[in-house]
Amino acid sequence: MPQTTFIAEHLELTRRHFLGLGMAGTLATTLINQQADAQETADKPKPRTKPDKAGAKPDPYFTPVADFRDVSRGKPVPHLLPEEKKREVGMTRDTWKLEVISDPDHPARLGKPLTKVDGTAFDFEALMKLAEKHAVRFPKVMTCLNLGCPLGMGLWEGVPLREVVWLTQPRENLRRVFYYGYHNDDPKQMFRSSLPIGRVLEDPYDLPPVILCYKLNGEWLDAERGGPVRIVVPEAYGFKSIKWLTHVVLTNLFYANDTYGEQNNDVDSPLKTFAATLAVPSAINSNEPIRVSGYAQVGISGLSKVQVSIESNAMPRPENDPHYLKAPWVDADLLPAPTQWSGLNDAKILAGAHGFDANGRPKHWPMRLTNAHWAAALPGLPAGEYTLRCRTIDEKGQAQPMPRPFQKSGHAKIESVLLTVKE
Ligand SMILES: Nc1nc2c(c(=O)[nH]1)N[C@H]1C(S)=C(S)[C@@H](COP(=O)(O)O)O[C@H]1N2
Ligand SMILES: [Mo]
Repeated sequence: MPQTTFIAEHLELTRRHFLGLGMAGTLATTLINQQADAQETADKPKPRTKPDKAGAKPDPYFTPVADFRDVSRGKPVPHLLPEEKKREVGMTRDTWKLEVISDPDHPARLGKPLTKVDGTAFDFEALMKLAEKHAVRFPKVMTCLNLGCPLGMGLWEGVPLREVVWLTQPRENLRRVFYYGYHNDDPKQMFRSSLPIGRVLEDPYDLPPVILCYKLNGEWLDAERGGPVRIVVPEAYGFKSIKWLTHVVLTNLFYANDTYGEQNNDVDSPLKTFAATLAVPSAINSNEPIRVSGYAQVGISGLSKVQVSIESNAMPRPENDPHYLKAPWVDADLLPAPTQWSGLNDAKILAGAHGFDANGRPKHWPMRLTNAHWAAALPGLPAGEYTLRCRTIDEKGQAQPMPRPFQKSGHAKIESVLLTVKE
């Protein structure tokens, strides 16, 4: 994402919005979205595609499973292994086995580790048994800390990881959990992540739980998205959500040992709030109103508004203004919650999901940890070259890229787009 369907739906949604404002007609648009300024080498997003003809009915929200962008690592990437090999290594629902063990180097005292040798490893049937009582669903945008643009918006379903931790009867010396997935049995390919045990056992600030995820948007989690089972950490960037999960290690280690940390990433950084453009006109006539639109990722600090600014390139920018505080910001319109949700195979599954009421309506809008759409109609300008920018203001009044402006804790850079207004 942004993907074909997402962009087509976004254009349809904003067309309706502008129509509501009395602005008919469709302008030629150029699609812009900030690709990563810093892409990690292993992350190879699929190329961006041109939009389909706009005509979609539901509002763009959940990303159809097939449209998620994939940044899977591995040689070969595990989800491309032949079916037979997948069965052999436990990458199918009926062959999946999860070991939940104590860390030999920093042991946690467990009454009953779940291991293959003892024949006590946890399997999919046991997971489904727990699901009957404990299954949860929550919306979350999957975002790579190192990419500017989200990978996809999902409704993730799973069982809280703590339910499985409790099965091991932990007694003491348990301070952290680390976990990894199938990596071709090659230690060099292991991609590991970790969490403090407190985050697994309890959900702070009304966050959904950390889950063993087995469904996405109402469908079984496929191998490309990390199936049969992956971890999903609601408030975290993608690297905490380990795919093809095989091992959960309970440890007395008290600090992070994430593979991502070895690559200079801030591994304790929750999702940031930021705005990006999706549609900016390619040809603007002088004094013609300028319509722009895009999406915002709503991080842990929420979203109160999106703003846009246009500055003439003929004027020098004010000095000492790295975060564009002196730009002439104006408020954009945040688009309301969809009435019909795209991307789900059954919209009924929204009922009772985290953040939704019994009728499947969101309790608050926009929702944290998801995407929101915005649009702005700006007054026309004389011919010339301009720079368009967009930014978010979070629920605490903090303007993007603050309060956490550093790239290695997640993308929040303010996007700049060239606008050319013709005679
Ligand atoms: N086993 C495993 N899990 C992994 C990774 C990996 O390389 N191996 N990459 C992580 C990273 S960096 C990201 S951004 C997300 C991407 O999730 P997605 O492929 O479902 O979009 O998966 C995470 N989980
Ligand atoms: Mo990532």
